[in-house]
Amino acid sequence: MNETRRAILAALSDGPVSGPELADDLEVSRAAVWKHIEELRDADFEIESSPNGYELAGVDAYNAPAIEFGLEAPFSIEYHDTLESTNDRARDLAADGAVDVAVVADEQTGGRGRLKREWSSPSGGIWVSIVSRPEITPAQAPLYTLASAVATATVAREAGVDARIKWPNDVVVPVGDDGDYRKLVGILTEMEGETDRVEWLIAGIGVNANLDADGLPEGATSVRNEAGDVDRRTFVQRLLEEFDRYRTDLDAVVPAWCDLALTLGQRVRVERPSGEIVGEAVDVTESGTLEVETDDGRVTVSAGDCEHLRPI
Ligand code: BT5
Repeated sequence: MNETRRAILAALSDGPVSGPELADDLEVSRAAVWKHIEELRDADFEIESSPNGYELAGVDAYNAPAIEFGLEAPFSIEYHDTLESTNDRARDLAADGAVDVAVVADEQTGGRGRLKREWSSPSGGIWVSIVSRPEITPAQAPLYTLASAVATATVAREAGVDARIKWPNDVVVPVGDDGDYRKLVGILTEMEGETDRVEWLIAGIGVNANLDADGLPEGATSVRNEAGDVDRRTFVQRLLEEFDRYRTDLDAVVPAWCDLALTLGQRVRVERPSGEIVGEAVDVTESGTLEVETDDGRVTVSAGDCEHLRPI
């Protein structure tokens, strides 16, 4: 956001301020202040005029200036009403050298899951892709995926949803006590780098927010269905803040993940590129891999589709 507009918003959020006062404080003309106020109103900031001056009555908008305003994490926001895929756009930005940008869309027309699966992304959800340039090795990249899941589950819980994590990166809501669940969030991590260095990493996070689960694929749920609609601006801000907190403290990721995990202690079937295994999920290692106790001994799984099985 333009620095002057940011400064105006900061001043208005502390109470009414007159146009001349703003002009003096920011060393711009009164006409410029008026123009900035009109532009902020156009971006859906509710700015009231009273005899005491301008006052910020609320921020109802879901767009880049609104998400950036009050955000306590070092990301700039690129917002689109509609995009094919926020991950695709983030990849383009990453290839151009972008860092710490979050691409947000109200709707995706070609949202992607893992392995080229489709991700249903109608208007009303939260579809966001975060570009980072972390100083980590590719072997540590799974920690970023776990961090995305922890951040999202934490914020969904703040919104009143009983969100838990299914290894490695689905945020789900448990149904009953047998490990059954409905999917609330999908995460797609993509990266580019060399064997010893990550060039960029994109955490693509899709939250079924203000959507009816009936209109989503079978097995899905939404924040609306579980706890009622949320303010998507606040949700995205908190999500970015939590993501930033964990990416800057990678040691905290696995313990936080374990606290939220639905998978640990479950009987699971994991489909890996090298074949399927069945057993009890017993642990997650420091690097984010899953330990499964099978009839043939303990197996460490770094990637695959994990299904919870009913206990025997
Ligand atoms: C995922 O894939 O769960 C990762 C989804 C990542 C989506 C985000 S949105 C922002 C960013 N931009 C993108 O283009 N993608 C990311 P996977 O584990 O492969 O799960 C995909 C499967 O989940 C599909 O085959 C469906 O069965 C199911 N599914 C599709 N849309 C869903 C939804 N909205 N809610 C719950 N399940 C869904």
